[in-house]
Amino acid sequence: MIDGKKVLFSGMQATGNLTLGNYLGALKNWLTLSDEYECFYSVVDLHSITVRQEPAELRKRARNLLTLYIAAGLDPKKNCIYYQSHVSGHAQLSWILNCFTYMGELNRMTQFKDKAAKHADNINAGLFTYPVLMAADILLFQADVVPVGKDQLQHLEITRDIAQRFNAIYGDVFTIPEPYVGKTGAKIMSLQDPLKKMSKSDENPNASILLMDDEDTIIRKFKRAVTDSEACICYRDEQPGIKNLLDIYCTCTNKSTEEAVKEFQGKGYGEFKLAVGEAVVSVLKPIQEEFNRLSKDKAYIDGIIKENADKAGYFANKTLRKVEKKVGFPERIR
Ligand code: ATP
Ligand code: LTN
Repeated sequence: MIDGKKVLFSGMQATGNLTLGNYLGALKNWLTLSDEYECFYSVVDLHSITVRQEPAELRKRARNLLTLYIAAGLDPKKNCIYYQSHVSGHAQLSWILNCFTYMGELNRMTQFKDKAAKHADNINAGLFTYPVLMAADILLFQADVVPVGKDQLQHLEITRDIAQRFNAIYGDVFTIPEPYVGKTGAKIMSLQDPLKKMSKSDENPNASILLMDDEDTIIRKFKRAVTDSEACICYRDEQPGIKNLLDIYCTCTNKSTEEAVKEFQGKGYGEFKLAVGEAVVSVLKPIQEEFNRLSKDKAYIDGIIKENADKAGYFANKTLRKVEKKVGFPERIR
């Protein structure tokens, strides 16, 4: 609790360009929850280097992502929007929690298996202990709730296990966090292979809608989206392409699945795809405009970066000092 409010923590990696999946699965929920909770939204750049990055590019992407959080509507005066690398407590707590995490647990993480397969030439220890750093992010702020897409639930589970293990030894140190997964949009699928998650690291540019794609590109990508030959706009697992498009449409328009299915009854796939594309454009356009405006205001963004790193650092240190004491590190002499 901070000032009587429950705490929310979430983050995104500054790798690749954000996709519609990131927006609908994560950012959009962040906005919905941001009034109710005391929120910490981090650009998790420490996580990014588990995969090799080009330094100048990483720096640029990290700044763009932070700007995009604000452009999407998060108020940086109310929500603490900051770079993970500016708060050393993340790395410090991560080390301590490494000593409370079992190899066997980490071996079961599906994201590690996926990423290790993708980056066979660089299966580094950071990639393996990635979930421990994520646990540290969350526990450092004593978060009650963590909004994520479905693919991150396994990481939330290990975070809870680590916290409970630590608390069982040392008493009530950490708040046990709950995941928050939105009712719709929790797993947006690739437009080219609707059985695969839409991912910013997909090599096929037609598979993902990028948050910064212009109107023509968005419409074109939807026109090319893989569907089926059923000629029915129905919401069912046997038609994963159409199901995904309906999910996207409903999440963008805040309509229910039933409403959408009714709306497109008897209509052709061409018309439907265009309507989905237009719904997405109307969500993304204002965000893009605000992003372009904010990007030009260097002093404003710099001010936020500084102010919020200090604020995050303050709360992080509170938890860190408590943990250091519990595990038996010597007291600091002032
Ligand atoms: P990559 O695919 O390159 O590993 P990513 O697109 O999954 O990256 P992350 O930074 O790992 O991006 O995820 C940021 C947030 O967006 C997480 O909460 C994640 O669950 C959510 N997210 C990512 N992709 C999707 C998707 N296709 N549908 C819904 N939510 C998603
Ligand atoms: N692994 C997450 C990003 C992430 C995160 C977090 C999300 C890092 N630390 C803490 C929520 C809470 C991902 O989305 N790939």
